[in-house]
This record gives sequence, structure tokens and C-alpha cells, in this order.
Amino acid sequence: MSFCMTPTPDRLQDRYPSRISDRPALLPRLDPVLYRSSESGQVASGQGSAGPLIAAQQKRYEREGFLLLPDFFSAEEIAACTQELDRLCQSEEVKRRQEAIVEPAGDDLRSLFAVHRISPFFKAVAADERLVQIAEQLLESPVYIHQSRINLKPGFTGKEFYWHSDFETWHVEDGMPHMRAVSFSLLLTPNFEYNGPLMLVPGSHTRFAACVGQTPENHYQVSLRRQEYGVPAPELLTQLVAEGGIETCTGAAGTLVVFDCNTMHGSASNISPLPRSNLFLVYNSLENRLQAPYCGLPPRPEYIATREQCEVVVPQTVEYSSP
Ligand code: 6CS
Ligand code: FE
Repeated sequence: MSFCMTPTPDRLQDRYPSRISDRPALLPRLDPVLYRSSESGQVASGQGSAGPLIAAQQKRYEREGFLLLPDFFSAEEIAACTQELDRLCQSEEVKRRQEAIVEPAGDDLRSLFAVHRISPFFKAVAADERLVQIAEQLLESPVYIHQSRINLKPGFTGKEFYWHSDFETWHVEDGMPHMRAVSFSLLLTPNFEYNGPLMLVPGSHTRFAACVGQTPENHYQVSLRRQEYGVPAPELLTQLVAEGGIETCTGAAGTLVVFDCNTMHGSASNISPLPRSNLFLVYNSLENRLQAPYCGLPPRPEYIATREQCEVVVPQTVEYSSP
């Protein structure tokens, strides 16, 4: 497999150094949260930038690093999504794919990556104008899918996703230069306080939590099942939570969580009988394509971090009829 020739990482140009020092640190965020074209009159008048999010929502996203949007997808649309998810999960071919990640204990499916490439249905979801136009508004540019996945977190056996900043991994292991990417988590099943919902730390996106420890080779073969490198030191997490608290994103299926690439988040194990399945779509600005990984190791595979197939997502009106 050839990689597009990306420059070797310039450690001196590494604006977010992590997994280098043996001392954890909270560094300043050097990138905007909301990208805005300065000539936009609406911004000057305080109305915010043009797009689906009103000014108050933009302000909240800028302050907290995420938005919780209930009833974003209808019950019929979610029914179509879960029918496609069931089809994928029952496919022996899909379960044998490299994109299928099993839980650390046993063989329950934990995550299915690159669902926008494996499933034409989820490719259409990823192009849904209701999602893409929010991403374009926040990032102020055309966007492409950096990563897609469904985290299934099955009942009884779904294990935690320990605290982390996605950007820390995407910068160190994928070479993402700037904090100019946004994640959308669409709840495909109800997320209760007891079945491992996403937890976010409000305001944590404004600092970069530099981690300790050197990235192991082929780290993704372990980290996607249980992440131990690129996780914040307890003292950093304690400080971030003391300042911002923890918001648990519970809600009905169809709820949408929009969160900045650097917002600290995690989710607990699911010991309830009820699955917690969420679709994650990560939109990256076309101006923020991956460079050489800052850790100096070979790039992660394309199904985890889009490096070559950076097709601009064209917003579509999507009809969700159950297949
Ligand atoms: O390494 C990654 O890209 C994945 N790991 C986590 C814990 N969140 C983002 C993504 O799924
Ligand atoms: Fe994550």
C-alpha cells in the first residue's frame, strides 16, 4: 500500500507535543474552536456564522466544546439505521474484516470502523446535509470523513473507553496538524446513565492535555480495544473536571452529540442488559489533512484515519426508508 508522500514530522514545528516528556502538562489550545471568515457580516454583528446552528448554539459549543441535540433523527430514521446495523453485525464477512474490532475479553463486536465505506447506507448518512452543514459551519470549510465507526458497547460485556482527547491520538498517531475536526455521535439506542453513555468534560477542549509514555509500534492493534497510551494523567483529568465537571450524554435514540476533536471524553463499561450503540462520524476540514504522524511511526491504516481518499462530502437530502 503506498502512502501519499507526506513530509516527515518536524518535531520543532509540533505545536501540540505529547508522549515526549515524562511530565504531563495542560498546554494552551492554539487553534480556534469556531472557524469564522472574518468578513462575515453576521459574525461582526454577533449573529454568528451562517449555517444550521444559531448564534446561541455556536457560543455554547465554543464555551463548552460540545452540543447535545435531542430528537435530531426521527424514530423512523433510527429504525432504518438499526436495521442496517443488525445486517452488518449478522454478516460473517463483516465480522472477519480488519475494521471489526472485538472487545478485550471475548469476541463480542466492540467497534466497526469505516462504516461509511463498508455500508452504502451509512455512506449516505455521512452525507446527510443536516450533519455536513453543521460541520462546514463549525470548521468554515469543505469537509471529508477522517474516521467513521459504530461503537456497539453490548450489554454485560461492553467495556469502557477510558478518558482521552481524540485529537491527541489523531495528532500524535495520524499527523492531524490543527484542531479543526468535529465528531458527531448519533445515538442508535437509548443512552441511559447505566449503560455506558458518552461522558464529556465541559471546557476541556480549550487546553491540550499532553500525555506521557512513548507510542508503541502498531499501537492501534491494542488501543482500539483498550487504550493505555494517549490518556491523560490523573492530575490533569482531576483539574479539568474540577473546572468543568462531567456531563453525561444520556438521551433517546436519535439524539445527536456534536463535540470538538479535543474535548476530553470517555465512557464506562456497560454491565446493564441494554446495548449502547452509537454511530460516530468525524468530519475534518479539507485544510487540515493528515501529515506525517508526530510520533514518527508509520501512519495508521486508511480505515482508521483517512489519508489518501479525502473526498469532499457533498451535503445530500437523504431518504431513510427501512431497507
Ligand atoms: O484511536 C482512535 O482514533 C479511536 N480511539 C478512541 C478512544 N476514540 C477515537 C477513535 O475511536
Ligand atoms: Fe474518542
